[in-house]
Amino acid sequence: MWKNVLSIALLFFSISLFAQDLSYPEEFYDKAEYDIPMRDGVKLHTTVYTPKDQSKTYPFLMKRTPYSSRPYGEGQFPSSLGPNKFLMEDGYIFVYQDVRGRWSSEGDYDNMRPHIADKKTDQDIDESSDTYDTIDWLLGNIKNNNGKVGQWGISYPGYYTTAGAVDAHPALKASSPQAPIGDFYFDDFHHNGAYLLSYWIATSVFGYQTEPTTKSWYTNNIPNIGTQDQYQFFLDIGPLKNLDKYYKEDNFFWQELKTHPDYDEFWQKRGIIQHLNNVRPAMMTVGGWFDAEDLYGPLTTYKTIEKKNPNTYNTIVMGPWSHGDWARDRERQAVGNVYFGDHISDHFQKNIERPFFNHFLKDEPVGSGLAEAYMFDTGRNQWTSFGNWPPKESEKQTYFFNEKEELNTTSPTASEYTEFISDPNKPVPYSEDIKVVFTPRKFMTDDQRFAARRPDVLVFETEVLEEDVTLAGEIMANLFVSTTGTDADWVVKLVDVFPPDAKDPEEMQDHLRMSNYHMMVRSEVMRGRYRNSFEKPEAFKPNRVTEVNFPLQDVYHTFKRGHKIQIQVQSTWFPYIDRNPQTFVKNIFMAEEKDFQKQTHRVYHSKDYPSSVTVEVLK
Ligand code: PG9
Repeated sequence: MWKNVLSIALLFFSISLFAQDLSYPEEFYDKAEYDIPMRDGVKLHTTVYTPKDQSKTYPFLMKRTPYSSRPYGEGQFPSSLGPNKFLMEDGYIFVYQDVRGRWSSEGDYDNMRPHIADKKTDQDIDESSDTYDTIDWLLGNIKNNNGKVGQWGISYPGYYTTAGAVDAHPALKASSPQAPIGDFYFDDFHHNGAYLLSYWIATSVFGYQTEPTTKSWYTNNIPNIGTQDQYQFFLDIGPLKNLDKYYKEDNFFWQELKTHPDYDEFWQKRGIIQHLNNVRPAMMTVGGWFDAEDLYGPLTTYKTIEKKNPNTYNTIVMGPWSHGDWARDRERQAVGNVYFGDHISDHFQKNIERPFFNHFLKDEPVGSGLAEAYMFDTGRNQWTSFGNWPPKESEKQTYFFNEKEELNTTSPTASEYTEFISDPNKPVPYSEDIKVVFTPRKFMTDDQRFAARRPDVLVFETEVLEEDVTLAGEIMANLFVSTTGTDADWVVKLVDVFPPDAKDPEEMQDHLRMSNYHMMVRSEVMRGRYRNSFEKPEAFKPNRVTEVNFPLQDVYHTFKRGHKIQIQVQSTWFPYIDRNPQTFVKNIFMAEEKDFQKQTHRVYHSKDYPSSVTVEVLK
């Protein structure tokens, strides 16, 4: 008798021991891989994870990605499935697909493949049609589905999610583009026409065609630049054309970047923003206030869907996150040196993302309800639910620059300007912490004292605030400038200056203190040649006062009593963006060494030329 009990106990012990080695997906899901034919015959490699419990039906939750649907192969499971662990445990049929032309899928890759609004033939394919065809196939070939599909994705997968929601399959009921790319001319590779030189290494990932493969191909195309000092490397390289020695003709994306410096038809047809009509699924766009890669994308995606699809359920969530933080499980949420609170991503996943999908795909109630705009105040470190974004409660307020380097609400009367020497061979670093990265992320809350103390960075700031000032909404920079040259970049930074007694969070970098910390809250560049048109660049007339107006991306940030609001203006931001030669040339990618000239720039703050920023203050 005891022998039997012992052997059963040993059996259970060994099973539980074995089970402990299994990841949750491996223990509770079955895996299958398919090559799904699209309408033009190209097959897309798709991995499907189905709950082992087949006693009920499940909706699909799908991610389409250029970053691989791995692990490939029978018995190979990821450590987790889906957007978060709560949804994995709730039970869904999770689908991962290599997009056309990437990894194990057939076809040619095309960055931000142009959407074809009125498709005529089976050869008129785009990411919307590939999503439609994939959903149609899944519904007819995967057992135990409940006929409903959700889609999510972060960054490039976020773009594929947005694309799938346009002219969507009727079964696509819920879509969450997260940090979605909206347009490569305003997200990622460019900001308002300035090329993000800091993305140069990432160009290797998106520039090569490959046959279907489960093996990484791009890692052997990432140039070894032989140094970790990215600032010095790019400064020593000089004009962008000298980078050709690293990327040859076979890197098609590098060739496209070089030959399309302006916002021409090549880029215009690759933006998804202009196609956000006929968006039917329930939408929850997610982004991070300190996302260095895709901030234009989520904000513009939400606002455009709101404007063009008034009857569509359309919401936005913006948290204190850098790129993709909301999908990570970390106790303390911080970006660089700035701490925002504990379990913020966990709260979003459990109380916002999970109810969103379970409501629209499983008909579950949404509990405390999902907001139109669930936004995190990055100054007070708290969430607010708004009925609109930007909030109707916000009122526009203009802050003017003046000759005393002040920022205040009264328009200047003196006839003044502040001038500085802008030297492309001594560009303002974008951070004190520059090393070789795939793309810069941390710097979005970095201390800006190093810049404020440079002669080629202008600083305008308020008095110490006697009460909290909450900026909630859009920001517009209105500059009156001149240059002795014929081209110039204009960078505007919104900075929160902390009081002398501010306390250090544990994330504080050792060489810094939070006392008098100049926290970057928002920053943006306008390549001056595009001030009137991104399609048709215009030179500056030397020494002619010229208006340069451009939006910075939205913020929701309380500048607390005892802090100061500061604006910094500069003309180089290196190597986050490439250097402007400050001599007007047709294509900066082809500029010669001789074109790069030191120039004297002026920012006017006078009665006739009152440079300013206009913000939206929450009353
Ligand atoms: N949007 C991000 C990215 C795209 C292309 C190059 C580098 C970064 C992302 O997909 O992560």
